[in-house]
Amino acid sequence: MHTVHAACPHDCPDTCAMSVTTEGERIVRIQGRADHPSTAGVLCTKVSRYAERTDHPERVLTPLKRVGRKGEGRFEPVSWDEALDAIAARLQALPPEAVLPYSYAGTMGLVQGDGMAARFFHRLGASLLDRTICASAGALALKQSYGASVGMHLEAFAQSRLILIWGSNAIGANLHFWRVAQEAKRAGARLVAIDPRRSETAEKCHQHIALRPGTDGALALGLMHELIVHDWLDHDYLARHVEGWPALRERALQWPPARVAATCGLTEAEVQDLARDYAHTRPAAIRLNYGMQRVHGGGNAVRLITLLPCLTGAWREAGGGLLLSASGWAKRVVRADWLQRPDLLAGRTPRTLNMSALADWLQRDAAPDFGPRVQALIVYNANPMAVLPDSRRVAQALAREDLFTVVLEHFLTDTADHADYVLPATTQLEHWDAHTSYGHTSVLLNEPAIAPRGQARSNAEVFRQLAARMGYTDACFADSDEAMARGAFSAEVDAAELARQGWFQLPLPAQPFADGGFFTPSGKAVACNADVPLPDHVPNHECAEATPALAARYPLALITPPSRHFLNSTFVNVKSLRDMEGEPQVEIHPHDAAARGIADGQHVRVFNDRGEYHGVARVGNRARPGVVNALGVWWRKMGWAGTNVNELTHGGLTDLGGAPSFHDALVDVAPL
Ligand SMILES: Nc1nc2c(c(=O)[nH]1)N[C@H]1C(S)=C(S)[C@@H](COP(=O)(O)OP(=O)(O)OC[C@H]3O[C@@H](n4cnc5c(=O)[nH]c(N)nc54)[C@H](O)[C@@H]3O)O[C@H]1N2
Ligand SMILES: Nc1nc2c(c(=O)[nH]1)N[C@H]1C(S)=C(S)[C@@H](COP(=O)(O)OP(=O)(O)OC[C@H]3O[C@@H](n4cnc5c(=O)[nH]c(N)nc54)[C@H](O)[C@@H]3O)O[C@H]1N2
Ligand code: SF4
Ligand SMILES: [Mo]
Repeated sequence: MHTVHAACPHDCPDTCAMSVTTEGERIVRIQGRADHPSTAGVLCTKVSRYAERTDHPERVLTPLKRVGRKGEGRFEPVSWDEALDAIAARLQALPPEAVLPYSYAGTMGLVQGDGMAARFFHRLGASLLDRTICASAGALALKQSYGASVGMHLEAFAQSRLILIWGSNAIGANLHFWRVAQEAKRAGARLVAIDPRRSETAEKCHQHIALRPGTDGALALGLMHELIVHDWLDHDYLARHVEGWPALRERALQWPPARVAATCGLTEAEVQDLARDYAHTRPAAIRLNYGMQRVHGGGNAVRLITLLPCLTGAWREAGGGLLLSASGWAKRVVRADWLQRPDLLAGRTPRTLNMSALADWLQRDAAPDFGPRVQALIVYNANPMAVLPDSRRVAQALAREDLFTVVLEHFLTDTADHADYVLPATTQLEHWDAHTSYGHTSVLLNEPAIAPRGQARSNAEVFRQLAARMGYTDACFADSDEAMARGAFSAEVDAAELARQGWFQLPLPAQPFADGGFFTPSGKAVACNADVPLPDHVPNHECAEATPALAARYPLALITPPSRHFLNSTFVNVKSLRDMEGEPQVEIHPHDAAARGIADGQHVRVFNDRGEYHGVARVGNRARPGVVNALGVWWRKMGWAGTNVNELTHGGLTDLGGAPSFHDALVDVAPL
């Protein structure tokens, strides 16, 4: 028996520390590390089943070459040499910017994510990718308000007396925060969920505020209104640590409870009581998560909410403040320039394409204001066919016969089905990596526990070998995966402790903004200044307020939150997890169901002008009136009638950061 330190690679704020025990090449046990402060010995249901995913009978274990039509998923095995020679020859024949790398956070690893791959594409001069699909609205909002993606430390929530869990289904998507919130609850804290959906988390909180999707900015302004008119403000904190308060004050005064209640679909008392509780139950903390920023006004809403703890001076207290993302703490110790080598661009400035609009870019012809047509798409750590909005357009774009598509994957996903070559990738148990977290403040090392299964190769190894075939002789292409993982952090991270323990806790101040000291140029939190506009409530792209004619035809608002058992589209093909999820779930309120003759358990189609999605109706109080919750990003080929929720979502981007608005669409529902 042999045990190694590992890190969960998935796009989840918890970045658990794991230990993996093997006997020869057999995986015996995967456990959460008991001594890691955030993991505390527990992995979620999904990753507890990691052996099932790693040794899945359908794993891709040899390079594959397409023999069928694009999207059909018919391939024949080829050798690595044949595949890599063909790919390198193709890339060499194209203008560099005609090559578009497309990747996201299938693994969040610094090496298998954008380590060697970034070096390769920088050396090539390929188009750059703006990675907006998840967090860019909130990240830009945090940058504007606080100067970086920083906030309270996870452990501090244990001391809070009031926790607003705002747009986050923590039990499903941030389990180790929920553990800390439970600790606070046992010590007397009150938990409030602010979420259109009565999620697994909302139903376990003391109170659930079920606002209309995309109205969080209005609620934040309404809370500010109450703090102002009752003078529940920390004037000293505002004067010393906030820029632009007078303008924000004026704006908030335009949002009395009646207006907020009408906009958010709440009662005036809900708004007034929440403001009173927020001002008086102290320390008061806010756990925002990215769910609430996936709407048109998501960036503005995050900006407004981030300013709330500055109004009350909540930052002064241990257990007070706000956390959306902690990634900015670790960013300061990551050697990004060494890992990614942007200097290999050597003065070239390739265009940057927003991943969220992939279908647009793939369908554009060469043009002076665009550059060359995209002719090669290299996908790794991502499943755009399933997860991008407006799937029908993505499917059309990926079906382009003259587009050369390479997909590095564990499985034949919806995206891999469109590839010319599929290259078998190693999983976290088979490769080296180094990790930071966006939910806690330690960094981790991942040691391989087993040899690569079949002919799988790590992403880094594939790009290393492609570099050799392209004739790139720069020394950095010889760095091993292990050397890159061990070298990923600056000297502030004790490399010996990281190697011995598997993780290293960053030394950080316990209460980062107790006396201001934000990471903005002025050191103050910013409501507005010459560079940063004053935030406001921005209505959804699709809603009665913005598009009344559309709302008359499609009267229900759709949100598409993740399912507990899947992680975006990852794990959909793991049978035990899919069995737990059962069928594609469409939650609908009893009034809306009755008006359409829909009974609980009935099969339904959710539809709009873009497409349709089939699932089973769950009639009950998980959905608020006027809102339909369609859960999880199923693989299209495993969903009903080849559909998933992104048939219904649209390409409209968020106000800040150019992100998709996954919880901002109008639909109707009918029995199937
Ligand atoms: N089990 C599981 N865990 C995951 C993921 C997963 O797919 N499955 N995904 C991972 C990833 S990539 C991320 S980014 C994080 C995301 O983690 P969270 O940010 O927690 O994101 P979501 O679960 O997408 O959304 C949280 C909640 O936002 C609610 N919501 C939707 N629209 C609105 C709105 O307009 N206002 C408010 N207030 N709430 C709204 C949804 O109903 C949902 O309950 O989770 C990670 N963890
Ligand atoms: N409707 C709707 N759509 C959504 C969301 C939503 O809430 N609603 N959530 C959005 C969010 S928050 C996000 S972050 C995106 C996520 O979008 P993606 O990052 O594209 O995420 P996944 O669907 O998890 O696909 C990741 C893929 O990477 C592969 N992978 C994992 N590890 C490795 C590796 O080491 N090497 C290689 N080569 N491949 C690997 C996995 O097998 C998996 O197929 O989806 C978004 N889409
Ligand atoms: S998905 Fe999240 S909760 Fe689950 S093991 Fe990974 S980091 Fe931990
Ligand atoms: Mo995400």
